[in-house]
Amino acid sequence: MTTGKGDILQWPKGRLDFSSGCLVMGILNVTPDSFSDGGQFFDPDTAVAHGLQMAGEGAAILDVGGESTRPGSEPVSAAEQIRRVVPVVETLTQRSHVPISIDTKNVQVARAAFDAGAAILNDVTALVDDRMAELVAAAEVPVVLMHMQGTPETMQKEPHYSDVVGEVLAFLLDRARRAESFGIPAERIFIDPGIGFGKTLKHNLLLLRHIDRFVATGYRVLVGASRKRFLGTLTGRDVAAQRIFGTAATVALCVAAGVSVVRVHDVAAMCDVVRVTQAVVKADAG
Ligand code: HH2
Repeated sequence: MTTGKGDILQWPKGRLDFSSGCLVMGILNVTPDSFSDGGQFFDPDTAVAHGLQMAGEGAAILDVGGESTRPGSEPVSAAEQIRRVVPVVETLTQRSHVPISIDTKNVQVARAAFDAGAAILNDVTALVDDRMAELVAAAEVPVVLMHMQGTPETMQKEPHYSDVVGEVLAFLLDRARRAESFGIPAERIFIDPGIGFGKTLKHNLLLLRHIDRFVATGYRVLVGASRKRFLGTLTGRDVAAQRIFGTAATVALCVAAGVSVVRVHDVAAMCDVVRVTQAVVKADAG
């Protein structure tokens, strides 16, 4: 299958250059309760400063979110998410050229963020809301479609699959085609297996082991394994911020498999990991 994806992704509000390979998306959680950095960037000025720092460190996209989706988290109202993210998106858009993505499943929040300058939608429900698909098509922005089994409140209770890779892949292909039926071009669609979203350790490992099958669909692939709990399980590191080397291992594997974007907290370190892995991958070329 081909999606006509090339090295350059250009749309009315932004441009991403994939000619060097994988790009880094920096995570900016404007939340009091995110699993690894909750409360750290809740103040708008601190959030903006952190966003600008990540842009300076090499982030090609800044992913701003006002609602934690960690296991067990509860939904945050649209009004509260808007209050958290809009000032941050507005200021970052004025002060940086890096495209901002808005991490939300709520159509009102997405609309407010686009009006404030956000240029990409990151939807952990893969456009389950038709109004969101219509909004993305009308706004002519790229979209990340993520797989999740269950909801954040319940997803880690008893995740079950008979073939996790096949089922997640089939779901994402179905959602991507549905997005296309709303008029969203294939080249603007990113698919994401949703590491940690309704998955056991084994499920996460299988998805990473076979991430090349997602790349082979022709859609661009985004992976967000940064600091997640399964890395703590494997390394014995309970403190999320100490899972940086575990994260690095996943980033290197993703780059080697042809993933287009890695979503991470530790931008400077992961840019180094991407650069070195990419250089090895391309060593035979030219
Ligand atoms: N993971 C998180 C949030 N959003 N979006 C995509 N596309 N893929 C992911 O893997 C993903 C995501 C969870 O990480 P984080 O934002 O650090 O934590 P929290 O949800 O607690 O804010």
